[in-house]
Amino acid sequence: FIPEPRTVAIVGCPFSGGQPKLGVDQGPIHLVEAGLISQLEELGWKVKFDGHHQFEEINAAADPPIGILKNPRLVSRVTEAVAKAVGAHAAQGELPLTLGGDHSLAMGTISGTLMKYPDACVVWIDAHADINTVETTGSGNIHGMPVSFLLGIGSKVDEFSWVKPLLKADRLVYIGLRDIDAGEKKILRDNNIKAFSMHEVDKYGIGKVVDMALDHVNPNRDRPIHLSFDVDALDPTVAPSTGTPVRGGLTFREGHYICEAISETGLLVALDIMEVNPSLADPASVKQTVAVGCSLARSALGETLL
Ligand code: 5AB
Ligand code: MN
Ligand code: MN
Ligand code: MN
Repeated sequence: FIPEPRTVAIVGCPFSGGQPKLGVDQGPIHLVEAGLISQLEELGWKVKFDGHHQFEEINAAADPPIGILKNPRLVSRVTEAVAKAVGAHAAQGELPLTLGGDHSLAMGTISGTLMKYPDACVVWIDAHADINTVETTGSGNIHGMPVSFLLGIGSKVDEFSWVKPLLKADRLVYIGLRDIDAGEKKILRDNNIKAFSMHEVDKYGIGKVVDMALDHVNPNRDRPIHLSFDVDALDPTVAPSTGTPVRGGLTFREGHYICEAISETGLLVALDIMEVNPSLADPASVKQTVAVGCSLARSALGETLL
């Protein structure tokens, strides 16, 4: 049941604890200041926004590493709060649009979506697979790990016991990958996880790739869709202001096409726009990246070219 007119609830998450670079916590503030709310209202949405969430400060002394995982207790508390916020908005029939912040937040957003829609599928757009486990992570940065927690793979960390393994490997699909750690490649293979790297985007074109991705996770086009979009999926020439840029990414149009095609399904129930970092790169690049974040959100929420 999808209420009419639809309401989008902005979940602003100024959070950087899943990775070491300062500034990604300012991403949501810039996206809102760039006019995202009025842009979505112009598309016909009722927009709910009660201010950005206030999270605790990073405090490395009070939150020492577990193994090599950095800020583990903080990331757990923040993502649990995000899961509750997203779950509550979804439960009210609203579409949560979470603005990051780093991608560890998706541990929360996807948990929240799955509380309301247990049969939802996840379309993860990223240069990276973010599926490292406690065993495979080389960086200890939890933004490279949320998917493994959601799937329940790798050894468990007590501090994250709130995360339930609600996501099934066959309900997850990636587009845009091009920088996958060796341990992650093995995890993708061992768990039969469908992934369309930039190689497949080059080979088949983005239209066919999105069709194939949806055929995999949503063959009858009847499952709710959670779209988690890391702006580093885009080429660094398109979205330069992000913490872990990788060359050879999606074009501006390919990124927007993915959002448009998912919007056309009518099945989108939650959206994440992640990893915009306004403190990286020059002012023009920051402006460009923030504008792209807003336009991806508009495309996913129904903006069409004609
Ligand atoms: B992002 C890396 N695989 O685990 C790791 O930006 C990068 O959310 C993770 O996709 C990138 O640290 C995380 C090397
Ligand atoms: Mn809220
Ligand atoms: Mn990511
Ligand atoms: Mn990434």
